[in-house]
Amino acid sequence: MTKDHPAGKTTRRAFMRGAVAGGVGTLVTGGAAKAAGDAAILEVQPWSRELGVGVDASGYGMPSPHEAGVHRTPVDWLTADPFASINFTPIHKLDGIITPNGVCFERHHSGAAQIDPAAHRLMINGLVERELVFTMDDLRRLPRENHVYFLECTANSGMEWRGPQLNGVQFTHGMIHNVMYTGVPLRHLLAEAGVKLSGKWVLFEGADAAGLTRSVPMEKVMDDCLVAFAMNGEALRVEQGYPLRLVIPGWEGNMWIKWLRRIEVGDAPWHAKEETSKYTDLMPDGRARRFTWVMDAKSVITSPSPQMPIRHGKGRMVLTGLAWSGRGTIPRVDVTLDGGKNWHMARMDGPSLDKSLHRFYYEFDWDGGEMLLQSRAHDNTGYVQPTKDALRALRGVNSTYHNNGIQTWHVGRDGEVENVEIS
Ligand SMILES: Nc1nc2c(c(=O)[nH]1)N[C@H]1C(S)=C(S)[C@@H](COP(=O)(O)O)O[C@H]1N2
Ligand SMILES: [Mo]
Repeated sequence: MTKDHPAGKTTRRAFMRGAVAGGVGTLVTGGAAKAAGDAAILEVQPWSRELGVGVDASGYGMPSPHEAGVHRTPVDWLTADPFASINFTPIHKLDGIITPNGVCFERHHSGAAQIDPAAHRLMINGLVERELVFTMDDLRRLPRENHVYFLECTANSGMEWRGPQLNGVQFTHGMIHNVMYTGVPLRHLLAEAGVKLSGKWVLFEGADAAGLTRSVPMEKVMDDCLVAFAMNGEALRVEQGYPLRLVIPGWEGNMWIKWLRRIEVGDAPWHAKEETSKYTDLMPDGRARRFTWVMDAKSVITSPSPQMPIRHGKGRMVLTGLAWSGRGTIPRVDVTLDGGKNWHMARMDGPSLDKSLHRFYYEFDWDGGEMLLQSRAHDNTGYVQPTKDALRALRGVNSTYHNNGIQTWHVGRDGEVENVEIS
């Protein structure tokens, strides 16, 4: 045994050389069989020669400094200032279905409010028997539930509506996150307050400077909406509405009021006028699709993608992506490598949860030639993700909201990937 490493420097190197000489290396296939001249495995690395970091180094862990490239990113020209703006989830760098809290995209109309939870209140008023005011502690005394849901901004992929714009899946599809919420079902809160029969719509109001308000029909509120105080096991992040946010499973993100402070039961969509001017989809004939709340099934290949070019050359590879539907689950995703001539069924992996992101993979041998990659989601209602052309034929090009069309990536012989469209 040497002092610097318990396993002993010489012994270890001798073992590795012996193993390779003995033929173990030949069992490894594909890109992995390069051990013979690889110093990274044959030499003892610096981190094996010294003690690691102690348990007293950080009370709240951060990713390895080598993962510094995994971060939310704004697009500077998109908005005039950072307070009424958006940044994008680095979905090209993530795996599985859960978005880590620190990289959930942010969309604020007046910046992220910094709230003292002890001074935060949730009020219920309007068409109720009893007007109520809850502290955060009061909310924790009501029955709570855990659910994984995606939140997608209505404008996600909006810039791509007229044609390819942004060269990165983070920017074309990154206005989305998927976390496990802990919260109280709204039906419990409204039962406490005693909703009157005339109550048909519920207005939600945020405590940020924007004082954002949205109206949600009573049936949806009573069905599955939550007031959430935790995400992925810990308190909500400030950016996501700490200490309390509304969760509206499967519906467009703009309605999920953050920094939630008031709930008013009414008999009409209180905010209807502004909503129809802001959150409607203008059709070619000048009419507008109104109340397009549910996010339709959508999918995208996250790797390879423009920010994730193929660096390993031809041979075995893994293609992966995300699929989701505001109407349910995703039992199936198809993948094509040749712009839709041949479709293959992708391998769904990980939990298949209602109104949550789903992860798919497709493993194949790349021949080193050009590819046109696409994915196509099927949800459990039988709905199939449309092409962008099919969507435009239906809705024209006036509205940039609700673009759930099929995305195409062109892969060159050099492995570089570009955002393109084919028709
Ligand atoms: N109070 C308040 N709630 C809000 C917003 C806001 O600006 N203020 N933005 C909305 C929009 S448009 C979206 S897409 C989602 C974004 O949620 P996130 O920041 O957790 O990604 O929050 C919604 N809720
Ligand atoms: Mo949004």
